[in-house]
Amino acid sequence: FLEQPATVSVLSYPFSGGQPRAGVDKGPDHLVEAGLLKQLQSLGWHVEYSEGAVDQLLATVKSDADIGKMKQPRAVSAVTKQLAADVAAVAQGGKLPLTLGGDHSLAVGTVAGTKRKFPDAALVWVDAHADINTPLTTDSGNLHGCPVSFLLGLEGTDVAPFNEWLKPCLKPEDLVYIGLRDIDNGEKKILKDLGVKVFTMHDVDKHGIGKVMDLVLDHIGRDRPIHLSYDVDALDPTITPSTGTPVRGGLNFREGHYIAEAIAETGNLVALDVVEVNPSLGEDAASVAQTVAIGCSLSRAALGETLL
Ligand code: Z70
Ligand code: MN
Ligand code: MN
Ligand code: MN
Repeated sequence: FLEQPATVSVLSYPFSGGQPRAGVDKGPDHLVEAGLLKQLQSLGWHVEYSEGAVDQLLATVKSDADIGKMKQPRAVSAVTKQLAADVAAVAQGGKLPLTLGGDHSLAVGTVAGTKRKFPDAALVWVDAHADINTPLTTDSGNLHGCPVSFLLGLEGTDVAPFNEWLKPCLKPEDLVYIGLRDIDNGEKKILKDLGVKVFTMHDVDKHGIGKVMDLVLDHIGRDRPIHLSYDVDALDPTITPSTGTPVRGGLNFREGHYIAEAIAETGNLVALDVVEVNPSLGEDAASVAQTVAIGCSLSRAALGETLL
């Protein structure tokens, strides 16, 4: 689905407004400083890099009072609207957008952008969390817990300012989750009512990650464009400690990388998000360095790095 020479366009989006913890906006700089761009070049990709104008976009938001339960809705909407345009432009150019977050509310923009070029794209969401709360079901009000509901157009998501630019673009059958283990009760009801394909950590334990990825690809098909949205909190906190909402019982190092490798093997990846790296969190500098290194190695795996 990409044009030659294969080009990855890395989009840095230093944004934290979808959740309350400072520092996740520093994720992109740490990933780049760890050498991500050169690593992707070494894999044979042509690499472009640009920084989203997050500061300028936030300067247009004069005040951002809650709307219903939603926190910082104008900031999230302004940033994701521009990100959708950026991702769509990259995709229209035959290149693969790699968005570095930043928190997972960014996926409202990335997936909306992918869907403009590839309306049939499947979405593989790797996360401890389902991020499918609606503005009506959310307890926290944090919009990084809600992006999937906006993409699906669930009840309560047809609200300003999002409905000024965002149209539902995802069908429940286009979506597969891997790694979930911290799902709110309202989210459980949504997932069951919609019949979304979910591979929780229980399923990873039961089948093993190899079988799970076979089932993932059975579900979405092996000839469709794939958008992979990777929240590093899908991995166990012993692997990626520097993230805002660590949940024990996560993917181990190989399971996490195998997911990315199996998607790469399809040859159908058209967009990648790596989000929720927070260099301000974690026990010590080694925790941060390890989490950042894994953000890089997951990116490489998804872009085709193999062990042999
Ligand atoms: C909870 C909420 C969430 C990430 C936390 C948590 C959501 N379901 N997502 N950390 N990445 O607030 O809606
Ligand atoms: Mn997430
Ligand atoms: Mn998460
Ligand atoms: Mn989080």
